[in-house]
Amino acid sequence: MTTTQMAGTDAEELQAAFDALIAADQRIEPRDWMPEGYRKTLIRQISQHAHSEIIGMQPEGNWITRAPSLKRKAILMAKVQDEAGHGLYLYSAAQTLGISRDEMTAQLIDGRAKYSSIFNYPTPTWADMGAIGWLVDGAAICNQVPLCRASYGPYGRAMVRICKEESFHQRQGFEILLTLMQGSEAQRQMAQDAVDRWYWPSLMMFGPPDDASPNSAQSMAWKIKRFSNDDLRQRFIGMLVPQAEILGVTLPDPELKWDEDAGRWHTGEIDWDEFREVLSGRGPMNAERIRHRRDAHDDGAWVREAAAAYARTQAARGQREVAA
Ligand code: BYC
Repeated sequence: MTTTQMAGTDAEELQAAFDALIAADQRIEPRDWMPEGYRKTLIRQISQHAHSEIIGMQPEGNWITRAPSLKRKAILMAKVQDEAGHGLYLYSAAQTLGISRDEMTAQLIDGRAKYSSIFNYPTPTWADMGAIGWLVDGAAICNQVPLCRASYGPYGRAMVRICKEESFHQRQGFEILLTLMQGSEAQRQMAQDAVDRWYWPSLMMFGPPDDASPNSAQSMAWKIKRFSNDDLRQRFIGMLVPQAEILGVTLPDPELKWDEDAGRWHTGEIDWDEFREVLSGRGPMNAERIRHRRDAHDDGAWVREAAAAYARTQAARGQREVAA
């Protein structure tokens, strides 16, 4: 057998071992061989997900100093801190695939990386904290619970903890809206206005329709994604309808109704032009979000330098102790 033939056989065996793990619903771990496309897809999705968590701290961070009570402030601070933690778990998961944290950060702050479209909308009122928790974290749960079973071990395991926290986030948002809906007419209007503004963008979080989603088929074959974008969007709407009734808010889609024959929710048309605009960096808050993240990175330079200097002195001390 020639060297080329041997290399060919090795590659086929490695691919066969990978395919067998996927077929058996086993996890792929960092030590395992994986196709380059699988690695790249994971780096793309996990890093975008991490960036979303980090940028996602901004719309709510905006309200920490203005929360209406000490209790609300404490809850909001804990939630925003959770998002930072989610970002860190996810960056760590992406690092196991061979990309560095510095590289991912550079991609984000120079505007090359995508992050969820949803975080490019403003938060002008307190009710936005309720609508984000209820709708944005609600959509996140629908999308992310299946990711707990993602075929890549570090991603799936990170998602388990993230989903537990998202579930608390969703309830706190629901409770903010419920409190407002039981308040004055002005508070009810503020809650409804926030739901009107966040409903459609929250549907866009699931990504383009299935027939315009270039990555779905391969990601589902690799068992990274378990359900299609449209199926998860449908599931989300099904979750919202009874909850909107309890809240007493109206979902801003006059066409929304259960289609018995199709076994699906019939909805009005999602504004995909708006979605594309936001993805290409022209949403209402894109520039502000990236500018803020870049400033925070620059402001943190002294912390990184101090941490690196400390690590160097610790390492030198360790070496002296070994030598002594
Ligand atoms: N926004 O082929 P498709 C959170 C991109 S954080 C921006 O369907 P895929 C929270 C997509 O990346 C929530 N871009 O792609 C945090 C792709 O572009 P590239 C974040 C989007 O990957 C703080 C192209 O469109 N959640 O919950 O198969 C506070 C074609 O799409 C969006 C995650 O990241 C979008 N909405 O499916 C509160 C979940 N949709 O990369 C809450 C993990 C699509 O080819 N990610 N694109 O240039 C996923 O599940 C999948 O990546 C998606 C997209 C369903 C988002």
